[in-house]
Amino acid sequence: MTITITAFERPPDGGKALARDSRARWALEEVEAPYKVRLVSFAAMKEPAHLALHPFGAIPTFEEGNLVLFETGSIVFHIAEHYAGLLPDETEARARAITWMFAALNTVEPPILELANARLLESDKLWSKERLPLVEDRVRDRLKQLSARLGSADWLDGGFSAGDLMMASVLLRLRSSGILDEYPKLSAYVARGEARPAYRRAFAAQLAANTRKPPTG
Ligand code: GTB
Repeated sequence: MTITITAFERPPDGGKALARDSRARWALEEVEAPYKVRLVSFAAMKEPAHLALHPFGAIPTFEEGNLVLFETGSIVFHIAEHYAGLLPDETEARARAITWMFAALNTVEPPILELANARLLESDKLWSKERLPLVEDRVRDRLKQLSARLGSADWLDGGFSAGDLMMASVLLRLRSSGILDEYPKLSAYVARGEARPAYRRAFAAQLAANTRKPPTG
């Protein structure tokens, strides 16, 4: 059955793969599942046809036959469960890899999102300059802990897994802040993720979609 995901028609980052469809693309490339991408405009995301797929009017969505999913955690987990390559077979190793997916989304991503919001949406507020260092330090707390756990390993628990895919995707968003570079082990960890052929294919595909010229005539 054909898999179709959705992505921004015009991503605000111009194709740096920071939007969350990249996680779904990366997972699909890792397991070598063919997929199509439907690009949606911001207006279309709020219309009934898209809201039927995604109740919060966002991307990405995932369609496969009658199955419709939203939330990147659920989408990547579904892909990892149904195709080989992203979760270990051994029960406990599999549970630990899933734990890292949750850790990425529930523990590491929230302060990173808070920082993104503080920078993008609150910079004009009088209190912004005072608050920003507090928000940055909350991110640093998490990165320090994560870096300590990663140590000198390549991946969080043995071989590369959906847990690493999610964690590296979450950390990527931090790069422009400079904070990731304060943690060389994590910076190298993200670079290892980005160097994977599947990530490179996913990145190239989203970039191609974003640099394609609009139809003429
Ligand atoms: N929890 C959901 C998930 O993990 O799937 C969050 C989905 C979500 O926030 N999607 C965003 C969206 O559709 C795109 S990823 N927003 C539009 C809306 O809600 O109206 C967030 C994002 C957007 C753009 C950049 N960027 O350009 O740098 C980075 C991240």
